[in-house]
Amino acid sequence: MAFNWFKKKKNQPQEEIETEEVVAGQEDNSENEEVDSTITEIEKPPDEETGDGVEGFEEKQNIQEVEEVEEVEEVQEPEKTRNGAGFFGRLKNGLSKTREIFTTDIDDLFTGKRKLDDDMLEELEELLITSDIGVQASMDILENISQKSFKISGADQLKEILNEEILALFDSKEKTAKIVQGKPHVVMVIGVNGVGKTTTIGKLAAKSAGSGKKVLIAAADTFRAAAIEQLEIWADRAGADIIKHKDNSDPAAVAYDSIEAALARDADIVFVDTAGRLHTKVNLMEELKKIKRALAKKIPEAPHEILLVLDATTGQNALSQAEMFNDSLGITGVVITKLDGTAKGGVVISICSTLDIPLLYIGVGETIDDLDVFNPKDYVSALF
Ligand SMILES: Nc1nc2c(ncn2[C@@H]2O[C@H](COP(=O)(O)OP(=O)(O)O)[C@@H](O)[C@H]2O)c(=O)[nH]1
Ligand SMILES: [Mg+2]
Repeated sequence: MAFNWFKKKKNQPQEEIETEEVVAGQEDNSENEEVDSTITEIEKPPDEETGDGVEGFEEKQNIQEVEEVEEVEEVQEPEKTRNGAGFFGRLKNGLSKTREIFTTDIDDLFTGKRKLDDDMLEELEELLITSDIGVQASMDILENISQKSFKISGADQLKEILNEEILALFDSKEKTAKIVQGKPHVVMVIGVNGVGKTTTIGKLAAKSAGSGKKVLIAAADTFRAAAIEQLEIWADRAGADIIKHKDNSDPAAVAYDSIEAALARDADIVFVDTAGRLHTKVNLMEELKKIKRALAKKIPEAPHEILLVLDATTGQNALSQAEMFNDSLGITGVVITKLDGTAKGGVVISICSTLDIPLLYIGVGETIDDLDVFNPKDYVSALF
């Protein structure tokens, strides 16, 4: 049976691709003002405009802390087994909306049909795009599926082949982080407002402290007092030291002090929290570059890592953010947060197949254990 789907697609102008390029292009070329306005558009700060959310956040933290105290008797054991399979269970839970697309919706494609035809390939393409897998990745996958279509005579076979194709896409793009280690090892964490930088630092700090490292956190998001307080709560929870100045002080000075303190205290690792938005007059990228330079004053190789945090729920926007930050600062690794509860979990595939930067960690919730190293096999298993 001949398939026209791919031929048809190839000859069609790729509207979606063009739109994406225009967006990314705008940001690439944009000077200060435009970058800031893009950021303002992307971000939906849960906690900044009114301060309400901040109180909510703190209240939530307090409640969690109280709960933790009350649960002391049962400690960690129930936490570890809550979903039956630790982090994978959480990932699977978190991706349930995305999984519906890859399971129920694919089953529905075959209602009343047994063979994969052009119409079904069109529908499959729509499904993949709905999951935010991206236009290019879905084209690549569909081209291969249309070539294997003679093997496909039911939803299960399609899912199996889709599973293989997604894994192959990860394999072909496998990147390993070329990271120079140092002591103290300095990790600068960047990203637009609300993506989960501070939360991710808390989770990473807890992991490092848990493995016996002496951890120091730098509160270089000095934009608002609540950001520093939020980081203090996390530092406390993780068992890490914190270096902070007053709010609205110079973030580069905090960064510099944190390195001095880390050297003096013989810390193993420093996590530097940064702002995702500043007063409109101040350019975020320039401010981040200043922080980066301040970190290098005492340790020329620092920061050894620059982690970009992306919020999965922003879908394809996350890709433009990655290009923007990478152009200005050079990123060594990506963290994708909020994979829990979104139907846009396919963005992981999109990011891995588009960016030349490794995806290092994924976040699936707001608590300290809800972050782990990204494992493509687990991710794909959780999708089906
Ligand atoms: N559901 C969910 N929420 C998250 C995750 N990571 C962070 N958050 C929440 O996102 C909000 C913003 O996080 P925050 O760390 O303050 O972002 P920042 O502005 O980049 O520092 C907070 O309410 C976090 O609890 C995640 O993996 N899943
Ligand atoms: Mg923050």
